[in-house]
Amino acid sequence: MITAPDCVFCKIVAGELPAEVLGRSDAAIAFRDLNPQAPFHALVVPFDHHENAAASAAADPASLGHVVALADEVAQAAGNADYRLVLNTGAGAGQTVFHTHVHVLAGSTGMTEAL
Ligand code: DGP
Repeated sequence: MITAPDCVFCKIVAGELPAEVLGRSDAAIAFRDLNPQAPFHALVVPFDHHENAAASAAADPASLGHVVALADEVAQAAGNADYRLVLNTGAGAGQTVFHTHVHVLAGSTGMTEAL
């Protein structure tokens, strides 16, 4: 597994930091966002550390497929047939954690709010 020191999402993947885990697969983990922006707000994080989705796509394109599959699984399991996936890339776009992650947003506000 590719890890980076001092990466909070690597620590959650390793079980070294607590998180409200909603699901996991062989390649990714889903947990609730600490600072929810919608009634349902999960993050799906591939195990391997890359700084953003484009870097994950370049290094391991299949990992993004695993992320989307797990996002769908946790959204559906929480009763959300409809949801948004958001990928922030770069600080200027609001990215604050530089380990690839997909926001899964659902519920009334999740459909309309910018993230
Ligand atoms: P972004 O802005 O796209 O980089 O989103 C990072 C998200 O990660 C932000 O919504 C807050 C969330 N977050 C940051 N640190 C933690 C943490 O330690 N635990 C959890 N559950 N979420 C975190």
